[in-house]
Amino acid sequence: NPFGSSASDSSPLSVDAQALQKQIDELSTFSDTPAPSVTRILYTENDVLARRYIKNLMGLAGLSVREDAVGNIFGRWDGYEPELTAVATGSHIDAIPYSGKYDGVVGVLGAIEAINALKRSGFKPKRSLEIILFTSEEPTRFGIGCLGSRLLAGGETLAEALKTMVDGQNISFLEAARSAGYARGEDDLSSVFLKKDSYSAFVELHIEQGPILEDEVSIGIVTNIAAPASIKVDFEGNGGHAGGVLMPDRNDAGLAAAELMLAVENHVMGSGSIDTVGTVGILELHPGAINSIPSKAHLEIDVRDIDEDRRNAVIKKIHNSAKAIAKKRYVTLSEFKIINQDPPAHSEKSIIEATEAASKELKLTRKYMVSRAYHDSLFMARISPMGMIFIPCYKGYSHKPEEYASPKDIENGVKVLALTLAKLSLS
Ligand code: HGY
Ligand code: MN
Ligand code: MN
Ligand code: MN
Repeated sequence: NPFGSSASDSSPLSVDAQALQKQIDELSTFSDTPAPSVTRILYTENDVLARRYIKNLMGLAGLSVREDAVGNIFGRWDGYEPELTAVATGSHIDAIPYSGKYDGVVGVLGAIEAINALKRSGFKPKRSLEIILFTSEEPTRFGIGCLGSRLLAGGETLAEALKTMVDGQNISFLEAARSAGYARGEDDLSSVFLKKDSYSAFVELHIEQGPILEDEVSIGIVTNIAAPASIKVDFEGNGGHAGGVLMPDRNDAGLAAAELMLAVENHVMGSGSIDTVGTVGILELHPGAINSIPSKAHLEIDVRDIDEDRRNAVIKKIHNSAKAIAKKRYVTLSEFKIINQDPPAHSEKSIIEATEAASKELKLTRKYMVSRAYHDSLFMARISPMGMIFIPCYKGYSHKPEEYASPKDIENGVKVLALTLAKLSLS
């Protein structure tokens, strides 16, 4: 039987795919935008309602639930050797504006169902199993991705920065956290940092968010996670009347931003590798009036690569272009701030092998692959051996309402996760 000797009386895994789909649909109703889109931003009312929904399901699964100062939520199933370091799994439930209902959610609801399936099969964990719902994997509200897992991994600079960080409406992080019932009484967030050897393994189930798996294999076994970076840039000029100022007298901040956007594409495409990607997902022009020359342009750049040095070389070129454009157009480059410039992460061999063995036992086709999206796993890898399991998603769509994963693919992913957790728990 799949669990080795210790659970000889266990029956095969059964996943309640119907109930799981219903949960995914119910969770998606906690959204600031109408279906089929999902928008669920850190510490908003819908985020709090969604958290409550998950905590309730963790309770029904018989897990003991705790939350830390920033709202990372832990649901634990004690093993029969509880003093051993636990095996963890988990993902996120926050959703960027107008996105879908599977990104992150599959790795949280799927993990709870994986535990339920193991319980139904009579499996008894040796190492405790713990599900983590990470606070704010998306960068939407405070501009930094994986805020919760960065802190868990000991993000001291972030813990310091969060004391003064405000969102787009000038609400401070601590105020927002307190409005959701977190960060009570303490400004010091170092209580969130986990000790280095808190877990013997961390495995995350997630949709692929790319087109490779679909129509080819059922399971992706992630070998490494690409290195993300984000940069905030401001150009400032004199602005002025869109009619009255002649072209030679203008220093249009908007046009400087437009030129930098194309320079980003240019440097990324010129990196020498298809693995370098970049875009400018945020562009704000001030004052934002059709008949006023933009006096300020704010843009945010996302650049990634599986090779860290190659990515960093592209960032340097983007910075040089920003300076050259400012000079040429007589605008001021008032901000060029690298928000994060993270190294890639590599999956642990033993977790890759456990996932491969689980997929084999379930007779599921699988392939090794890179994750080009970042995940909380990228930061959990700093304090624990890490692995990721991908399931196919429709046309690789993600971060948009058309995002979709079939109940069958989700069921496969949950079974592989359950078996992998079981193997790691008995290790
Ligand atoms: O942007 C990402 O890679 C992740 O989906 N937040
Ligand atoms: Mn995402
Ligand atoms: Mn995600
Ligand atoms: Mn700015």
